[in-house]
Amino acid sequence: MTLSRRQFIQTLGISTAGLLLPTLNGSLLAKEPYAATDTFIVPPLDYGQRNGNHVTFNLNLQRGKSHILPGFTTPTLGINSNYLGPVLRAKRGDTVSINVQNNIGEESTLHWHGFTLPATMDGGPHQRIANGSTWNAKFQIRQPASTLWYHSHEFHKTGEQVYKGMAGLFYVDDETSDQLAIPSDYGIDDLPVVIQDRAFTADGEFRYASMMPEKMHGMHGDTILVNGVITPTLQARKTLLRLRLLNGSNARIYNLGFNDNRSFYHIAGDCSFLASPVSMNRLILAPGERAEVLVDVSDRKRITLKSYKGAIKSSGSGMMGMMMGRMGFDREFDIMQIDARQAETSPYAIPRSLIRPIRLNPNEAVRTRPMEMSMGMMGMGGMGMMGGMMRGRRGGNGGGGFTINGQSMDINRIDFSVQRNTSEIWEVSNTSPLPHPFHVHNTQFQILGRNGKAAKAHESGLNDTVLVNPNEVVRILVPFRYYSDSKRPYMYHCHNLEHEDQGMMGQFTVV
Ligand SMILES: [Cu+2]
Repeated sequence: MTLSRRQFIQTLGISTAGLLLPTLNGSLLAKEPYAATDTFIVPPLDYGQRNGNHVTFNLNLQRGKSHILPGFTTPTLGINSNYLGPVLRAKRGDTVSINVQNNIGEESTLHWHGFTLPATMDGGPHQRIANGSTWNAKFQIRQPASTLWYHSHEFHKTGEQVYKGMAGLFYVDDETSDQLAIPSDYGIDDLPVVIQDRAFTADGEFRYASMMPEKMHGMHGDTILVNGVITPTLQARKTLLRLRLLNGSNARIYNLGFNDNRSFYHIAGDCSFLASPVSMNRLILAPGERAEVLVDVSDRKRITLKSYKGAIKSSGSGMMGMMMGRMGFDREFDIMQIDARQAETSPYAIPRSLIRPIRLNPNEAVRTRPMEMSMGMMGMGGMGMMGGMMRGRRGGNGGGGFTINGQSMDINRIDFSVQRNTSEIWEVSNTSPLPHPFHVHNTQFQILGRNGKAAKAHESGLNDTVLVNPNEVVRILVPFRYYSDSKRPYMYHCHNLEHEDQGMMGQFTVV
């Protein structure tokens, strides 16, 4: 029996597509029960070729065809694979040498998201890899154990290339993480969970931001993929699971939790473990962010990881927030199922503590720097936004559209320099009506507080991305260690990839 495509397009029930695509008929609005028959897939693990502390990885950026929707073939991008890439894995202290060969038929880049590294190795928009050529990135890993990732950072095309599949995880281990009494058997009780939302055309191809609202809000799809599979079911093999969550979506923010409201335990943020597990039953995860959580399934039930309402905080004026709510960006839907009926008893329990607390000293900051994210369109009837978007597409220089500190990204302009071996406090504010996940390259920062209140316990580790809601000011303490280069810059930007591509990005050097 062939299942119709519509039966697989109800992860989000009434979908954003229903509103964004008035030409599609009401079938997308139908509420049908989701038959989660797809199996959770564990991406391949790649330790590279090790020679002492030198590890070589060979990556091939390639085009492929993927079977995501039953009965359809979707043209995709991948790394050594049709869609997404392997989980790369190395240790703190290792020098990694990564050969990235580009065979996708167009220029691309590969950025090592969350790493401290030389500017020339960052894989940002300046490290362009022409089709048919190979780029070598070589750097020493000098940071704590964490779940990092890599993805295309091609200028103006990051959103499209990541959407099609140009992303993967990168695990860093260290002596501390090796000692922790937590699940660490890859693919058994230590599981990568890359969450992405995608939209499809009637032919089963990925449909990417083709309309104005998708460029403004960022691309939101109506179908949830986990490691490339639509809302899969994981057959739990152990009664304590460690999920390494990555929000690999272009724009969608999730408010994660389980259908029976059980607690789970946040043990690591973007770039480090926490001092001790933080119990919670909802977790907001913005694009680019990672979270490692422990889930106790010793009751051996079948549970569903869902996203709940409350992911989007709208501003007081609320017009755009309301619009996002109406468009289905803030509603309840399934991410994946966990079936623990056959799980074997785990040798691990939720640990009482993990690592020594990480505390950077804000008194050592050499300056405070404002970072204002805005969308220059309110009060301009939307035309200001349109104009700004046009300028952003051409790499223009600000004045409208998506900006940071009033400037739209210009690849020929360095916005400022910082001193190596110093740290700064950045006051990241959002004067726009939409949320923006703010990401900084080459650093792991500490979140000091939001609107004058202390950071939440689960945010207390090191991070590289922080969600800044409308009317919010988030203070972060940003260290710049090890590397300097007076000419080659690093990026700071909104990790809503459509916002980034339209100019909400800037460049700084470390001197
Ligand atoms: Cu943004």
